Amino acid sequence: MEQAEFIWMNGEFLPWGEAKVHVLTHGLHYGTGVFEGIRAYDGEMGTAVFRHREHLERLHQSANLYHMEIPYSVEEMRSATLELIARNGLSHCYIRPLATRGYGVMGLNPLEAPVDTIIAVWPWGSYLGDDGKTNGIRAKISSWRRFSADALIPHAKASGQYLNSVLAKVESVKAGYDEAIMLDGDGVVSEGSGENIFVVRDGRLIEPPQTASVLDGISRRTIHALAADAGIEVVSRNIARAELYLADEVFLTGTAAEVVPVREIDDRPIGSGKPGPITIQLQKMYDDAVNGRGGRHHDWLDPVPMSAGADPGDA
Ligand code: PPE
Repeated sequence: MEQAEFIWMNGEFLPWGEAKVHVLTHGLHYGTGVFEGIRAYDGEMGTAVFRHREHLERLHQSANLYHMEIPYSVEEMRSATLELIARNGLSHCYIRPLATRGYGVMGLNPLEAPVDTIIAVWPWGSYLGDDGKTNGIRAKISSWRRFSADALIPHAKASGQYLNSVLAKVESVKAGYDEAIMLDGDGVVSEGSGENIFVVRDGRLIEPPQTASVLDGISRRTIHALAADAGIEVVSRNIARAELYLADEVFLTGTAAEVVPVREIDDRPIGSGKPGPITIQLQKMYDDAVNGRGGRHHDWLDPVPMSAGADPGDA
């Protein structure tokens, strides 16, 4: 990974290499942490964080779902992030806030363990590759089912839960594919290892419902709004596996991945086998939105005040 200069940790800006935890950190043993993935873009209004508050609100919601109280409010984390980006002198970056149960308690009751809160920022390119973004990726239906809502909490973005995604991702990569698509416990389509999924059929968008063990993705909500702008209907309903193979188009959405066409699933070409027109249209609209182009949805952007003590030389 690329490094930056500073990491924010428990209220302080530390040099990148000094942001450390003890080896008996609770979250390291049991996965008792929650995190977010956010992006800042170098767009029309300068560097700005995309849907910043929504991501930090979801972080706090994820924590609440695991009985964890983050010692910093959404506003405190928001201003720390803006300052961190400025201090690192980054014009665009990925942002990774994490709150994890810290050192001091062992065993499965973490309620007395402290909570460590960090924010890291670094430049991160296309999650599924530049070629994947342009020409589409090849996906495999995972043999690993997405964990069900009666075992863990799909609505929480919690560290330990990602072992499920890791199994699926590794299986797909070892088999020569770019990404895994997971079915839920009932065998209906759920999501990618780190992305939500949309199917295009007869000019409409279809997505799995909130009950299909999906993360309530923020890029997904962005697609809902952009589809409305474009007059494209979005339907949330269970999707059968075969509907993926029969789709006109399939694409994935996520903060890291952005909007990525899926050109092949289980060695079957999707539609023409190339990114379809609706995917390309929404990908362009997404790109415009995150970069503050097109005069719409500026409320999604949280500008980074580069001037306020922001010259990396001053830090
Ligand atoms: N589902 C999962 C399981 C998921 O991890 C993500 C984001 C999404 C859906 C899409 O959510 P949103 O970013 O709010 O649209 N995955 C994050 C982490 C990826 C990683 O490898 O780490 C991300 O995209 O930042």
